Amino acid sequence: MKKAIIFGITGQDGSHLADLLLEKDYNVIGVTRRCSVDNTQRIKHLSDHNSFKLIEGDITDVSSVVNILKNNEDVDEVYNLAAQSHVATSFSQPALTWDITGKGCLNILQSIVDTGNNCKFYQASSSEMFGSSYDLDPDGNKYQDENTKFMPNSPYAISKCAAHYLVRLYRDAYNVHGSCGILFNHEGPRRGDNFVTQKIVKWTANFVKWLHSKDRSSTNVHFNSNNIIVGEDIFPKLKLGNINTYRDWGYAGDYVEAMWLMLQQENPDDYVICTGNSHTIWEFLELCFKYAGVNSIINWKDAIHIDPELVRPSEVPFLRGNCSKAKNVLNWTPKNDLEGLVKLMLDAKL
Ligand code: NAP
Ligand code: G4F
Repeated sequence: MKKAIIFGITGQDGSHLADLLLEKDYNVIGVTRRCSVDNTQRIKHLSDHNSFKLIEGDITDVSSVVNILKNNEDVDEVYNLAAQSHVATSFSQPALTWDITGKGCLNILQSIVDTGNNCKFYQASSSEMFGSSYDLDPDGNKYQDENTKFMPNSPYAISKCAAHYLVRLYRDAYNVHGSCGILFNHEGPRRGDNFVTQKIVKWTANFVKWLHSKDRSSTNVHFNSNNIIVGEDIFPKLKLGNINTYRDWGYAGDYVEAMWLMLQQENPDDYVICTGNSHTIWEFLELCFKYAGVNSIINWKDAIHIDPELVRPSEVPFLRGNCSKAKNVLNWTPKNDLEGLVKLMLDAKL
């Protein structure tokens, strides 16, 4: 039976990865940090699983990481999914983001070396590292792959670049079997509420429920700058920032399989994981309205309010990955398209 440690177990990806590894008969140890309220919502269903255990730890505290590795000398695979993962928050809390997202990875790598552990290591790198950089295919279409240069433009992306280069260094200098998955945006019903897809899905589901709760759908709809007005009732508009950026969105459940596949390879390496399709935020919004059936009642343009406070100081304008390397080497392909993802997320909320 293989043993894995997951840092970031309480997050979206941590919970999906735990599901996958337990299905594959692993012993899974999840590291949670001390919290004043319960933060284990996404892994509640695993609490009684015989091969699943939670331990307390924090990747910013190197002695806590060393002890976790010392107490688990026989661990086969270590996954670092822990991060301050919200890009906008990284502008308001850059030092915290650096400590967790950048230095946290260093703490794990150095602990692996110092304890002489032979485990394989996975680092959650990010398409944010490309920033405003891209390459052009022969037809002039923009894309990013493993050879595209990084031009990080947020404290989050810079921290992720540092971690990415540290993995490469520890691979070359100390022979650590460390692989980086450069994952493009991936979403699903377990996505945090303050990422744009879940924010849109949650608002749409609440709006649908509100419309149906008093059969407001047959009444005339009016607007003011912040609200949707039906009869005497009001519903606040959806506040968004920049809706013209492009993202390559996939399903988180598909992407954790790629993480596992990377650690099954004889040699460590870096891989781009994505769908190869790119859409704007407003296209996601439009799809969501269509699937929820509200587009016949209200145009999405009338339902949103652009809030300048949600516009970031610096933005990643375009992301579209090319995952040919993962397809060829790992035999990995995404299973869900954007429409499937919207359905999955909305059905869960409705
Ligand atoms: P997430 O939902 O925000 O989860 C982050 C996890 O990190 C949570 O379990 C969080 O614990 C934990 N964490 C934060 N600070 C920690 C600390 N000091 N010590 C230990 N654990 C800590 O993120 P996700 O979407 O699952 O993403 C997983 C990883 O992939 C992250 O590193 C993210 O940056 C990266 N990534 C994500 C995407 C994406 O589209 N989802 C794309 C590329 C890369 P709490 O529950 O206690 O907060
Ligand atoms: O959903 P987002 O916050 O995701 P973002 O910034 O692309 O980062 C996510 O994906 C990265 C991989 O590329 C991960 F590394 C990272 O950890 C995270 O999971 O924002 C997507 C886009 C941005 O352009 C943002 O400016 O949506 C735009 N947006 C517009 N209005 C908004 C909002 N984003 C959020 N979170 N909230 C808004 O109201």
